[in-house]
Amino acid sequence: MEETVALIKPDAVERNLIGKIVERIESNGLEVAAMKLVSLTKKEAEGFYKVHAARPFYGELTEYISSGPIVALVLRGENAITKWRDLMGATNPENAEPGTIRKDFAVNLEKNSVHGSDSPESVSYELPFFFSAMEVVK
Ligand code: IDP
Ligand code: MG
Repeated sequence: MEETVALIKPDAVERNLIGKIVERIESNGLEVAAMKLVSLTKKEAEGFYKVHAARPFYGELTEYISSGPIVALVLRGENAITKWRDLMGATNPENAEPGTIRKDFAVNLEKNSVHGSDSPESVSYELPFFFSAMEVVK
């Protein structure tokens, strides 16, 4: 079984989409192993997205992700990283497949409703960023 980190971003929390997004997780063979509602400071957001520090959109992205509450989750299942990325859809909702979360709910390229780790290395950084070992159910 693999684990991945999902975020429900501020644009989705603000539009009361937490339940609809968790429903997609639960009905597609992924188990919720940890979940919490948190607000990041700008500094914390910069830490979370430090891999994008050189990108032109880093300032806006970290401003946005710290603009309101987000839900952080650990998802567990077979091929959880790929499975969750497939459920999310392409980064730009205009390119996302029908039936994906980003196609159905995202506002635009930046406010695209959800995050998912892109590799086991990213999970190794992102999971302990949000959760202690005790907070992730066995
Ligand atoms: P991902 O979330 O699909 O893995 P990344 O390339 O890792 O996409 O980008 C991280 C996040 O940064 C995206 O989900 C989106 O919110 C934001 N983002 C990506 N590209 C742009 C851009 O060109 N302009 C503004 N925001 C962007
Ligand atoms: Mg990414």
